Amino acid sequence: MTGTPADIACLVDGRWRAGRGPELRSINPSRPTDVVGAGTSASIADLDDAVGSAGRALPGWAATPAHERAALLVRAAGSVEAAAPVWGRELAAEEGKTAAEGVGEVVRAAQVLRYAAGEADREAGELFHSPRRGEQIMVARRPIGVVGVITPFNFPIAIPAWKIAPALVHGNTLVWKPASTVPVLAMRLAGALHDAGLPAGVLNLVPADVDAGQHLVEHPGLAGITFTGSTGVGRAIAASAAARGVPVQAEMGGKNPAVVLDDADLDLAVEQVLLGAFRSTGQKCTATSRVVVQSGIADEFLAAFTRRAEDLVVGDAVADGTQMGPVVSAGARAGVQAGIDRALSEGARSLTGGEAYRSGELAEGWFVPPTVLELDSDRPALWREELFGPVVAVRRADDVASAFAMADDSEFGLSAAVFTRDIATALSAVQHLDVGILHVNSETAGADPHVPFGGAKGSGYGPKEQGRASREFFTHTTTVYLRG
Ligand code: UN1
Repeated sequence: MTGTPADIACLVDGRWRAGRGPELRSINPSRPTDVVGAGTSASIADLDDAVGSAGRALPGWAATPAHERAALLVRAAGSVEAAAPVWGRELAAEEGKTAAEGVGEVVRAAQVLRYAAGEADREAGELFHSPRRGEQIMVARRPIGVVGVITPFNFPIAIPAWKIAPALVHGNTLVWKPASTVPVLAMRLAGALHDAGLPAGVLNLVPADVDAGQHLVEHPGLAGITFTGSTGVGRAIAASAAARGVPVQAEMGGKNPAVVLDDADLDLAVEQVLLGAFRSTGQKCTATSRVVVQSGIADEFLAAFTRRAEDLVVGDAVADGTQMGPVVSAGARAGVQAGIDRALSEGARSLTGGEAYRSGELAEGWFVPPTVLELDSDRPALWREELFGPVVAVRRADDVASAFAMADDSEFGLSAAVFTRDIATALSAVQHLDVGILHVNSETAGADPHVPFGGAKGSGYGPKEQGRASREFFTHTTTVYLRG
């Protein structure tokens, strides 16, 4: 996808304007000479303006009827959906997932906007009996205020949508800092909401670098921060916010296992683990990065899985027929390759992949081959550390109990998948795996808009996202003792 680069700008107080910070360029990871967007990032002063304008917009937006707020989200959903074929390709060019996945992600963002709009029609609080005569007790919900939204590169429009949409419908105003690698898609979503009639200052978009991002998370004008990204950054944000008493919702890393048991449907397990591991080039916090396979099925499963991984068509994310694109940046490629090299030096055996591309288009772009490494123990760091790339660590287990124990042996607890034909075994996984999301006979990734999303242990902090769970973060309650 070559063409005129998009102009990167900030949306502050209802106006698009050039940021006063350092230069910002968005690069196509499939062809790093291709510039997707160019301009400047937000400066510290722009961020202060954005927080100020969100603060001024708050009383008016909070007082706007929820149904009007919802109608605006529905209008924006329509334009996001209509633009999906174009924005989906642009997303693929900017982020590196395939165009089909890009289009799917944009459609998903539209669905999320519509789901959140439905909050206006759902109950908005609770009424309790009172032990005292003549009294009832009402629990009302109100917005938390100005919220900082910090989003990652890997879902440049769906993750922002599932933070921004519930925040808006519940009456909050926002300052959004997207990942600096994907400013163009962020502008598309902010633009759709702006064009749908969002009042000035309700949503401010500030593409910014890490220093400016740090200024935002420490800004005294924020009443809450919602973050998706690495566990290290999420915990640092939570610690600094806690010192000021500011609530944080953090959705962080994963090292998600797929447990393939002897009685699994082999073909289904192979296809699903393949999707979980390599879709989006493994750059999902929900990606399958570990496989625990029971010994009776292990040889057959690994032979078939490795063959399918080798057959994946790796190439330009936007090109027809591509099944796996590049990772997002040169730094990401170097980091993933370093993780692979370290695992090999710590005794991992490569079943496929592992060697960097040395020539041609795949060496020029930021591509990493689909890689499957078998480990004999939990010693290699690859078993524990998130790599965020197309790399799967495999271990064998003798029985179901040890398979679950191996799978649960992680500081993360976002998602897990169990492949079995036995429903009792599948259900017992709920007790054995400390995870926020459990898939039975499907891949570890995926998140429907109407159910809670988030993880246990090092994967999550604060209230969950999506579904009705999101209002636990985006609203405060006021308990009203009501006598007539
Ligand atoms: C999905 O699995 O479809 O950053 C969504 C991530 C998650 C979202 C995953 N927050 O990968």
